[in-house]
Amino acid sequence: MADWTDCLNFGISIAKQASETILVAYHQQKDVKLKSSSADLVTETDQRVEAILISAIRSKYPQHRFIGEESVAAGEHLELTDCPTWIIDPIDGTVNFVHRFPFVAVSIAFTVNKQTEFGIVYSCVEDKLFHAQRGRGAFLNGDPLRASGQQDISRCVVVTEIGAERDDLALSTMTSNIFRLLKLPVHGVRALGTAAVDMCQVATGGADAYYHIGMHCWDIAASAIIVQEAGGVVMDTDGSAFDMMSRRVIAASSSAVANHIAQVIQAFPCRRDDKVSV
Ligand code: LIP
Repeated sequence: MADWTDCLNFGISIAKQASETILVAYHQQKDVKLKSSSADLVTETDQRVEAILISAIRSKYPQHRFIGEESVAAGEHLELTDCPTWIIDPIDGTVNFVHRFPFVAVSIAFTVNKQTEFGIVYSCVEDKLFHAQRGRGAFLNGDPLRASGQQDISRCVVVTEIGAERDDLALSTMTSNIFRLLKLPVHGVRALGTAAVDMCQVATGGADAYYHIGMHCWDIAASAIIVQEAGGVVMDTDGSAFDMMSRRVIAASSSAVANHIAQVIQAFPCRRDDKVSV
């Protein structure tokens, strides 16, 4: 079996370099543009950091392929193949970055034969580096991570996201999901504004579940393996196997909690990330 540890170590080094660029820009005036909605923002820093990351990887691994949030936004075709592929969100939590709300992450996942070999989530302002390699555990700044193992939904802190959608169906579905969970009841519902860091809270045991409808593969590809390697469960909101392109995910401390959330929440229609627009 191939060993991708050198790629992982290179990924960690460029995530740290990207963080330095992000933190300088974090404190500066930003030029903000809109993407899919008034809440889906992009800055020149998002685009510059993604270009720096891809350029550094391409120089070292010229045969590797990429799926980058801002490259796709600029029209690049999104296709996950069997080739070694880097799935990159240069700034996960761009709204937070613009507002200096201190949860902003670089998210980098690496797949081979469509299987995630490692994931890196670097929460820059917190200086928290989450990473995991398939079969070798999950870590926060080098210390091992373990999910809570909680089995009882009524004893859970659940993390979700408000998302960038602002149409009535998405908003009513999202708010009714939170209402139903609170009425179970659960101990609490939280949202940090970055799917990657949200999901990593499940790996730390600080949260017991995370769910989201509408996010993209680059938001959660890295944090999914971090949760899995921390002993958590990751699946689709319909209870089927996790599919990073479906734009639906549940990550949880146990199958019992994941399945209970799948029974309670509803999804709104989202076009798959890998579905070619007609
Ligand atoms: C963000 C996600 C977050 C979601 C936001 C946005 P971005 O990604 O991480 O969970 O609520 O709407 O999609 O755009 O900051 O990379």
